[in-house]
Amino acid sequence: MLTLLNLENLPIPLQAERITPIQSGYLLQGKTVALLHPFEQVRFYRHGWHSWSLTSWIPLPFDLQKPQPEIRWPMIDHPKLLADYPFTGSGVGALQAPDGKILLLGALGLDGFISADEITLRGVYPYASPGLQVEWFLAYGEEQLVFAAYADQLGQRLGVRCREHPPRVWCSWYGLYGDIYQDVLLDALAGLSGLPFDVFQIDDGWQISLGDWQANAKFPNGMAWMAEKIQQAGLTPGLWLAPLAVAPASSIYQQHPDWLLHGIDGRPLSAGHNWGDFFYGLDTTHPEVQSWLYDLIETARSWGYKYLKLDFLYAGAMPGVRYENIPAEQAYRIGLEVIRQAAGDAYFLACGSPIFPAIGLADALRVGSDVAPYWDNPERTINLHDLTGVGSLNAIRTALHRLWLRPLIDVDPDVAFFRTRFNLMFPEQSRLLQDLAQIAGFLATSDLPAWLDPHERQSLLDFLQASPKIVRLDRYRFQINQRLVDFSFIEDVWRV
Ligand code: 9PG
Repeated sequence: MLTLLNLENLPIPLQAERITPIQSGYLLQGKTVALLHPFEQVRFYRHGWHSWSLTSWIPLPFDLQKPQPEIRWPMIDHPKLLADYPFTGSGVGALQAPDGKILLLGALGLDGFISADEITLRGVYPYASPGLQVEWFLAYGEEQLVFAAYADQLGQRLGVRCREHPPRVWCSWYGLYGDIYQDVLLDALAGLSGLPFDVFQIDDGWQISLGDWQANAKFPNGMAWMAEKIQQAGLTPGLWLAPLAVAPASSIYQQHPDWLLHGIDGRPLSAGHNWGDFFYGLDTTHPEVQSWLYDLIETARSWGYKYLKLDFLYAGAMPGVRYENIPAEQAYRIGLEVIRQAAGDAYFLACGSPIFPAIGLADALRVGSDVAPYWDNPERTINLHDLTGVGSLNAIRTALHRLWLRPLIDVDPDVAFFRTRFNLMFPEQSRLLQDLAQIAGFLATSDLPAWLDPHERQSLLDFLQASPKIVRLDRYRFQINQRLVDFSFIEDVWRV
């Protein structure tokens, strides 16, 4: 039905099957809903599909080239979002009116997409079978209030798992990267004594391969032994795994080709190119995959790991051919339910994960691309047009635009840096990452204690102990205690 909605004196023609006014806006029903907006030159809130996918307010129209190379696309965003780059988003979208208020359209279920152009804002659940009741939320008003109302509606349907104080984490990735060894980590662990971390998390580099989740030769005493050492140091053991990603060299790939997510051509669907090769995703609707997944997570738990950073999860969430013919995000959520059950009370950080299906199941979400001890890598952002490229600028941009998720799930903006050694950032840039961590409420670093001078170690200690008063002044400005922190520069990238 076509209705003329009157949103604070703004007449909006709206097409939906059913429209129900609620206190904070409207609930809409329909596989497709669309409205005509009167704004012409506006910004569009483009919400990327998974943790690393570009999320920002983008001027509309704006000529942004598709990122390259194509073999990396799955690591960048959803195929539908890349096809209509950058004006289709995942789950939620919004337009900014000239008066500064926003018009938000958000899915209240999974597998929803939002697109915008100069005259329309449109939501579609492309995989919903006809007759299925699918819902949307529509609201117009002050940005922070509208996002809060939307988060509330989502929480009622998907669940809420956020905590007031997420654990403070030392993570091996952004210091040592893949070069982790048993003794190097034990040295780092010893050096952290006296710093109030909760978790010592071992990242990528301990496993035989993606799919063969046993300790490699760099961890001769095994992962249970490592967990014991971490526990003895008074910290919670944390472990990285990519449970839904599979390398061609793994035994799974070779022994269980039917466990993989396939394309319509019948071939395994590539989840991207990393670790020097293509890699693939598991079909979470396959009963054998589900029991393998349960056992894997239970094994990690039985080794003593109570903090699990589960990464590259989108590999199991891509649209493709599955054992059970259900929409991709729903299929993926079944996998997350298995993980949640097996994880018990362990803290589960979903990384490289589609955002919506993780709500209510994971404890935390990585909400941006990877930081790095450098600000930006123009080779990738400018020459390859990839705004998910590793670097602090890209990471800050996307994470900042996802802070509205905070009432639903802990949001991890990735680690902050305190070291000047092996760090190419200006102190002001490192400081922005530290401030973002305080704003998000998720405190983590990968700095090797041996790399910190006494002054830097003291800043890290202050960072971990702080409980600052934070006030959000507007979209990009915050007050942390008495200090103004301004992220408005993040808009400038669109003035290219
Ligand atoms: C381990 C890392 C860390 C990190 C994760 C994830 O596009 N890329 O090439 C790309 C590579 C790595 C990556 C993200 C994107 O990082 O976010 O914290 O755990 O894996 O391999």
